[in-house]
Amino acid sequence: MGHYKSNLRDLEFNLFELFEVQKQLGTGVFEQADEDAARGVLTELNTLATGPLADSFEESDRNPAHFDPSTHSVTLPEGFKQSYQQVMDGEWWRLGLPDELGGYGIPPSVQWAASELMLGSNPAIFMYMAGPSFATILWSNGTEQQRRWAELMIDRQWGATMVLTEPDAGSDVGAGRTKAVKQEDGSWHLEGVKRFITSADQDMTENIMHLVLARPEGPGIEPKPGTKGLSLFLVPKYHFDDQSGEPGERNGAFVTNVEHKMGLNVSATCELTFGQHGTPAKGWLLGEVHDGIAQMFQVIEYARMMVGTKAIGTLSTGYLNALEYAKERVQSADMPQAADKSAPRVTITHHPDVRRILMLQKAYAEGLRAVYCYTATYQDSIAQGKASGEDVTLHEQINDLLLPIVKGVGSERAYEMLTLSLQTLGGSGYLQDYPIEQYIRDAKIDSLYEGTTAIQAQDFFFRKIVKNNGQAIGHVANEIQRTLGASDADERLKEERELLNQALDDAQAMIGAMIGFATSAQEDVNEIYKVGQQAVTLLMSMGDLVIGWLLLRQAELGLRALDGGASDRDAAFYNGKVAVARFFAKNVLPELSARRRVIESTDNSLMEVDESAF
Ligand code: ST9
Ligand code: FAD
Repeated sequence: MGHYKSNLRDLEFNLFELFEVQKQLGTGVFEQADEDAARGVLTELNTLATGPLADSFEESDRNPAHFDPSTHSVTLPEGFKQSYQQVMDGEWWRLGLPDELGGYGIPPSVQWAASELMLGSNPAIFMYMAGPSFATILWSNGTEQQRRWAELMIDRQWGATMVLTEPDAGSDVGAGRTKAVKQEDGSWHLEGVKRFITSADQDMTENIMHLVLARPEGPGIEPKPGTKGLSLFLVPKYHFDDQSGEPGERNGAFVTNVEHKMGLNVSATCELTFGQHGTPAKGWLLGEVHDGIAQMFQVIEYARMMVGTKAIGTLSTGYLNALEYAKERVQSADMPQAADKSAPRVTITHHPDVRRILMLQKAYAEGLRAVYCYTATYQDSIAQGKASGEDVTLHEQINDLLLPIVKGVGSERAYEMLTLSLQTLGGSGYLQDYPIEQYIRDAKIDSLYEGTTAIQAQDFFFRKIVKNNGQAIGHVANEIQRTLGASDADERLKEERELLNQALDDAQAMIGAMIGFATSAQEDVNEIYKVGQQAVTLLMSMGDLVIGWLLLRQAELGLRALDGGASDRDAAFYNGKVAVARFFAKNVLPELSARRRVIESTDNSLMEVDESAF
């Protein structure tokens, strides 16, 4: 058996029972795909993910991406390349493409559920597979010629990268100094050094298209500071024939280092140097100058969803591995018999603390899965609405609001909970005989790249709540209220509803307090530090609220299914849904009241502590 334990049942439960995405299938932009097709995609990918993709997961960790400085090239382990090829041969990269570029018409909700299977099994494969999806950025922002390049990227299955970070420009992308100097032939020469660039070289594709943020220079171009002065350039590894795509001369973008990392070792994290090796690094502007950051955010939004789903997928397999171990490991007597030294020894699932940590893992794994699927249902309705000419603004705002929860809360809780997966195995969890230590190392990156948690939290508060005048958050709060006030609400979950109601009240009070700090900053600018101190607490609390709400909705469905006489196998699943919602409501949601008090009583004493006192 491979390392990867998927949870297809829960994916299908979310899609087809909780969110009823089948109502979207077979209609409008999703006309091509019916429910059978969607279920078929999940089943096939599940087979691939638990088999050939999972097979190279461990080997890829122990044999990291290898860098040869003399040729500026990266080679990957053979087993990994074989797994990658299986996904490419199955044309699974088409899943994320629009119809006109050869996509399957599968809605984003099903796409993300399918992606969880790949991301949980062998995440680096998904990342190396980004080329065709990145082509959609050229397709929607580029000239006719660049749209042809998009087709070439897809047809010839090139790799692609997103290139923002520099040694002095990480979270602060606007501090980037890489420049692009305009040439008479309409191309640009890039000069500078980018670092931490994922997949900037590999030995699996014939070409790589780098999407690079740089500062344009040339006659008539007025420099602008910060992110608004950046433009997006297309910089291929090899120049290529415009029509056939046949690669030609080497372009002057060279990998000059590959990092040695804590985890995700097969994913090459590269320093990428432009125009410093005797060959100019030629690039082509996408769209207009100074549109770069907005264009790059089209990629970033997708990539943040991907990172959250990766973290959640890893937590899920971590939990299921821990659960399997716990059901078999015999250790100690049952607590009520502990005084009797000859009492029979029991499996560790009998111990209350093991149950506690298992149920916490289950709550976050299944709750966060529901959160990303819920988010993706808005992506479904955006795609559907756009095609039929409806106003999708509110749904776009809700999707935007939820992204930092998927990415920020998903990555933080996954890492935290994976340490409990390891804890469940005791000392064995620390060994490389089990996959959990690798999961932890591979998942840590998720709270760092694509914007650290602090950045997600500020994005959530300033951009997604304040700048949006609370419209999206108001909509989500109304949805929660609707569950709380439903006339057919199940009496058996009355206590849980009361706890959720209290959590909603606490979360609203937290937002109110934070808005108060932001408002008083207009009088005393230092008040804004209070927002900075508490933004992550707010984000995590909103995550818990949404998780608690979706788990409650799942439990209601579970009770209904049980009342309707579910089969034995299903009964275990639905009982699990009721148990986990109860556990989360009683053990986690009350923490929001304490966090509310912390936020409401924030002062700036932390900011007054002298650096020497740390
Ligand atoms: C990285 C990659 O870490 C790691 C993994 C790579 C894996 C690659 C493979 C991926 C596979 C997936 C396939 C992808 C396929 C793609 C298909 C696509 C369909 N939302 O607030 P301001 C914009 S990469 C939208 O003033 P500052 C907006 O235009 C490195 N837009 O910011 C705005 O203007 P306006 C990742 C947003 O103070 C403008 O930015 N690095 C959003 O100038 C300025 O906004 C990071 O993520 C948003 N949420 O700059 C950097 N926010 O307001 C993290 C901003 O007029 N740092 N814009 O609309 C930040 O995010 C900073 O907050 C900052 C601040 C840079 C935005
Ligand atoms: P810094 O920005 O220096 O942050 C250090 C600490 O300060 C963090 O805790 C951060 O939260 C905090 N901090 C910084 N600014 C603020 C603030 N304003 N408010 C509150 N806290 C703040 N980049 C790419 O462009 N392309 C890639 O493909 C890519 N892949 C990557 C792969 C890996 C394995 C890694 C490690 C990084 C990758 N990155 C990539 C870069 C990644 O996006 C950055 O590392 C990330 O944005 C953080 O930047 P930094 O590392 O410079 O940290």
